[in-house]
Amino acid sequence: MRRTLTALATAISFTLAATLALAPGASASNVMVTKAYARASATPTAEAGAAYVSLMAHGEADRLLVVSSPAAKMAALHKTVEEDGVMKMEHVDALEIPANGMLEMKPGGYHIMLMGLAQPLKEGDEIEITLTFEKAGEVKVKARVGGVAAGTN
Ligand SMILES: [Cu+2]
Repeated sequence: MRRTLTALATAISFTLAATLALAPGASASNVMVTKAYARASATPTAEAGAAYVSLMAHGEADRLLVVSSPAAKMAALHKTVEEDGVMKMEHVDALEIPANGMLEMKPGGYHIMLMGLAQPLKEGDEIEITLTFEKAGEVKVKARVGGVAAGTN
């Protein structure tokens, strides 16, 4: 009897999971986050840092709208652009991940700007980043802190 109940409970939870996964607009994410990393702070007094993620959309397109991290007071989407030979950073409102496509953040391009670091980023540490997508909702990732020039090789 006990076995039957367990089997039944398992069957119900499977059905529930399947239903949730198929529900329209469910937060079961179509977006896969890979290669999440941050750069170590170059100085112990650094107040800003950068983190990078690669985003893959399995299916329809999505947009990354908001980023945040407990490692910093504020986080924002930035793009590095070159203007008259000078590197500048621009604020980006949203990042589009094309349907069945990929968007790769990297040094010199799109990045997650961390402002007001709680403490300098140390190589080997891990920070949490929350990404909020238009369709996929909130996705939390752990980003490993690499060297000060991580991502350029
Ligand atoms: Cu920036």
